[in-house]
Amino acid sequence: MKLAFASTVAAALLAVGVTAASAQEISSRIIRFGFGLPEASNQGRAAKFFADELARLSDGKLKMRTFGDAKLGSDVQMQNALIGGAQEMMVGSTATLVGIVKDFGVYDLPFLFADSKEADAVLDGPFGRKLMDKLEAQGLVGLVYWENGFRNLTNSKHPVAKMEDFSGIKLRVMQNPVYIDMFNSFGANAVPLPYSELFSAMETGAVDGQENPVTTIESAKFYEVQKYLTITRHVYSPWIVLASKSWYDQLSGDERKILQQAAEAARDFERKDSREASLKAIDALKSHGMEVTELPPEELARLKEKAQPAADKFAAEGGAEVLKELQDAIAQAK
Ligand code: TF8
Repeated sequence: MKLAFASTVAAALLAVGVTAASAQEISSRIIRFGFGLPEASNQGRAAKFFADELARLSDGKLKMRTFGDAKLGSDVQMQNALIGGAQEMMVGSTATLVGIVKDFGVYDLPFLFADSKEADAVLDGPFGRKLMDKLEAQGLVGLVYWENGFRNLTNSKHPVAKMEDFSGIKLRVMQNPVYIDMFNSFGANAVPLPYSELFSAMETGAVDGQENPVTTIESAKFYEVQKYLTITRHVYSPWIVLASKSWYDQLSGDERKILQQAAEAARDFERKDSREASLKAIDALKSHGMEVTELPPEELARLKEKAQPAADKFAAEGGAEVLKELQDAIAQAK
């Protein structure tokens, strides 16, 4: 009898405790959110949106401080800071995650996605989630994908209108074997470098060219040091919003929910904003003096063929399964 009473009281106390806790399960926290592009870029605008949304949903308790221009380090440095628990969050390229989860190289294989609609369906669907979940064992939590976009080529030497024109161009690529193999196979001399070192490498002539979406070419003012733009759309590049797992594990369920909700709202904002910006970017780049070349379909087909060994190598070195899964997911999205 006494025992039954005691356990009823205990249960009641527990219930009260749980309700009281859940009503205030948002602590006051500072979240350092780093990224590589300037504040005045699609990445910077979305970071600001994310911070505002987080503040709104948490009554100002989750305070996100944004640090653009690689102020907290390059993408790879920030990934390591997240893993070590020295930084809470970041957004950056998926391509530089290959040192942590090799399968991420699959997004870098050229000419996979036909358009951003396909990319959204695959990234936001089970394929994108499954790949993100592989990060957890390595100390990172993936929240959402944002759009970096279809990548295009720029250089300071000469117009690139056909594959032979790649020859002799020292081309900065992301630190990722698929990119190195792909551009070497086109005849360029691929130089892997962190994004944070790219502008000065072009300025000093350490490299002649680079490849990025037109939004970045515009916001990072690459037109100041690059004369020739070639529309190649060779890879659709996602960005990924990451959290430190050791930090994320300390969050309450409510905090995680709010974080995810704000990240998704920022994703939707970012994709819309990036797509609008990319429609205007080519004209803006022309007005800054860039010479724009459209690569004809037959040249694109040649590049695709030339890049095949890079894709085969990725598959042969353990990537076959994830590549097949991605191809199936894209086929489904069509
Ligand atoms: C690159 C990427 C960049 C990202 C960004 C700084 O070329 O396209 O957009 O790394 O987060 O490195």
